[in-house]
Amino acid sequence: MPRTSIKIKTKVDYLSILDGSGKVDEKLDPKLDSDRSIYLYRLMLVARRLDERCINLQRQGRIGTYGPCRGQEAAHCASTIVMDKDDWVVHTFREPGSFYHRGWPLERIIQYWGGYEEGCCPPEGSHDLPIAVPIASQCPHAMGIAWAMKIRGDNHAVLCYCGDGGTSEGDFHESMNFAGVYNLPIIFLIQNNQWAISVPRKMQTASETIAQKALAYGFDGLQLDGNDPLSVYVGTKEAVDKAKKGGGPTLIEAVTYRLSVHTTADDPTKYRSDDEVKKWEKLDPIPRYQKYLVGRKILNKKLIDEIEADVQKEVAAAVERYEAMRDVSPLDCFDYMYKTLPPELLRQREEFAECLQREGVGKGH
Ligand SMILES: Cc1ncc(C[n+]2csc(CCOP(=O)(O)OP(=O)(O)O)c2C)c(N)n1
Ligand SMILES: [Mg+2]
Repeated sequence: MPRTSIKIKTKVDYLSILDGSGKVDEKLDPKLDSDRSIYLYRLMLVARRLDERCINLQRQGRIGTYGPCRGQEAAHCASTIVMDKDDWVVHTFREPGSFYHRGWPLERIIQYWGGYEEGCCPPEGSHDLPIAVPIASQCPHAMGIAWAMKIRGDNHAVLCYCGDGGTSEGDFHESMNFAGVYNLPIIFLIQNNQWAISVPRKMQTASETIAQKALAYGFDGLQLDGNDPLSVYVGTKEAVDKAKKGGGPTLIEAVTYRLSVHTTADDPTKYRSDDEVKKWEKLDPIPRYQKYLVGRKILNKKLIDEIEADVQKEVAAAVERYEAMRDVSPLDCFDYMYKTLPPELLRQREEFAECLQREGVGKGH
């Protein structure tokens, strides 16, 4: 037999509806009604304002490290709103808008970053997993939930967030493989924000797109403009509808940008240029969506100001509630692992207690 070639699917679609210059593809525009459009706009604003407050809280020493989502609000807010309450959403740590939409009290998100275990606790009856910081470790869990759905014959789907850096982890590939083999109702949504701390996208993978990785696992990949809430909404909805009809998984690559620091412990000026950030600031999803909604006469100046004031009030109230719950000792961190502390930890606890007392922090008991 001569050498022949095997025909394989080699194409992924790219979706952009509201482009960076504000032009809309009328045919693809989902034309969300006024309530839903305003809801999405407000949700993105909640994520932005919460982000800003958390950075301030960290700088004032009132929470620990914080990982902001600035610039990525469309990628996570416009996808999470597609999911029904009974669907499952599995997060990383850069989706505060999704947590809020899924019913997590804002102060609980702040608690997480403040180091309080309560911040890991999903609201009663929710179908969410808590924040996952170990990169891509959430993917096998999400895949397992989707497998359970399939076995039980539930008509639901799982949305699993992951970062571009996460796509280099074994957990991600094992989950993709399993999801493909068992045709599971799962959507892997990669927030490709161009960086994994200081590792740029081009050093993460030699693939032209992240979306195409789905093809090797036997299902569809879609790349879309992750700073365009309309593209994110339409792309995710298509994938979820398909999953619920038994059409299997989809890998969505939402192309976006982390406009802020990786976390408050990071200094991005060490590894990326101001020009790059400025270029992406012009594509900021919030002003882009605001302009579009003004064009559709869904928003006007008065309403924009009202939403802004309302969101700021809500975030400020959450910070107050968080502060009111802070009256616990940092020494608690020693309390839950061992019944009797080993000598070295006991020594550390005593030293820490002395330090707290000296500095007048917490109760220092
Ligand atoms: C398993 C694991 N290895 C390393 C880290 C340290 N770490 C934290 S965030 C991060 C980069 C993640 O990049 P990406 O997946 O692109 O997500 P992003 O932070 O950009 O949202 C790394 C390596 C970790 N949290 N977990
Ligand atoms: Mg990244």
